[in-house]
Amino acid sequence: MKITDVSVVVTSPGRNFVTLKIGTDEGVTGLGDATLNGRELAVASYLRDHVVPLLLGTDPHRIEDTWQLLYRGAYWRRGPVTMAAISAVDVALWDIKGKVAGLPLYQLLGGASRDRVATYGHASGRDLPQLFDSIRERLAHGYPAIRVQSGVPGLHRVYATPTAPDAAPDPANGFALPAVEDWDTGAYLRHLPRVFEAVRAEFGPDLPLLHDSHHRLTPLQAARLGKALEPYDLFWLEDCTPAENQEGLRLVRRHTTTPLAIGEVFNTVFDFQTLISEQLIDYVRASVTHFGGISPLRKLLDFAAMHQIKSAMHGPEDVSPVGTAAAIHLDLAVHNFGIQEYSGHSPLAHRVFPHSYTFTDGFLHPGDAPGIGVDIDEEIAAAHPYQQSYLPVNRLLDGTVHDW
Ligand code: CS2
Ligand code: MG
Repeated sequence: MKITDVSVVVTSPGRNFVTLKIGTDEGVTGLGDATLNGRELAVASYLRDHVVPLLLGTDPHRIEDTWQLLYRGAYWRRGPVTMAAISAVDVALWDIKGKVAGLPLYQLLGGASRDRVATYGHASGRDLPQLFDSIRERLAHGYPAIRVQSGVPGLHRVYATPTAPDAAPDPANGFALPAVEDWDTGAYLRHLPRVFEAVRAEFGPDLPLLHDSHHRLTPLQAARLGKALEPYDLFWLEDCTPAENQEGLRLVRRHTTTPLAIGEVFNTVFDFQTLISEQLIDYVRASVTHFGGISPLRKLLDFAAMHQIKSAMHGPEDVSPVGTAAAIHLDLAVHNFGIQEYSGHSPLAHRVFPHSYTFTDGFLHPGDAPGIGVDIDEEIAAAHPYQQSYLPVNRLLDGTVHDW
């Protein structure tokens, strides 16, 4: 079997997605997600200009060898652009292998370790009444666990919620430049425990609650927050501090028993090395799409399992239905599954990417179509071309750029 044609589809059915499509001489095709929010075209070029020529004529069954060739053969390693591109190739090849075998991908990964995949959904609000409504709405959709993000008095935006209407770029920027948000760490640290106290009082002790600090705190501030949130029994506190400084997590860990989740911006096992081997976190947030694909993520999760650390794959709207499907297969197969983030996609995105996976009462299942079980409607995709777009940027009240 040989790879005969490879194409990159960039489409924007509500938001931008980059999809790799690998075709073979036997007519079997595979899809992979290469979407990198805000930097999509860099990955599209990396694939078209540098990866496609290396794939043509090769055997699609040699997944590990192709992965190693793309990772080691480039000489320049790691980084989100490279690893999103390699991920798309890896997933497309697993998709082809599944289709040739006539089996859904999870069967090739060892089969189902559970019947269905538990998810968490996002709730957010400027103030408590808005937040409570949002939580109720998520619960009505069946979500068994809820991520709670709240406005902070004195700040203009509910942070880390890019789809909130108030996060749209200012028209004065011509809609092309990033929206600018404001931030005050002290106000946030004082306010957040009160939010969780109110949410627990309203929704009771049983509902699993999560929170994302989105890289905004120093290790000391993160330690203080984790400790202050202990009475509210969080499922996890996410990205409490920028974790490129892996050693910083030792300080956080010494001071709090609030479970920690980290890693949606990481792209190789080396980013997790200290965090996992010293058991400084409880959940790895790496996604199939940004971590180089199914092959390396499965290895990472085996490494994590040795330290009783569980999976918690990143699943925002900016991971396409192709990347989402790949995640669900891995979720179903690995033993140390924790939870899957699921934000869903627009009805139009579901039409561009018809899929076998289902979301029922808060649980996902990949379905039993061979491969990853996702197709692409290239006609609808072409009718919705790329739109320039950026994630917001964040500034402290004195104007200093801060982590978003
Ligand atoms: C967030 C993401 O899902 C999450 O936990 O941190 O929404 C993140 O902001 C986006 O994926 C950035 O593209
Ligand atoms: Mg996050």
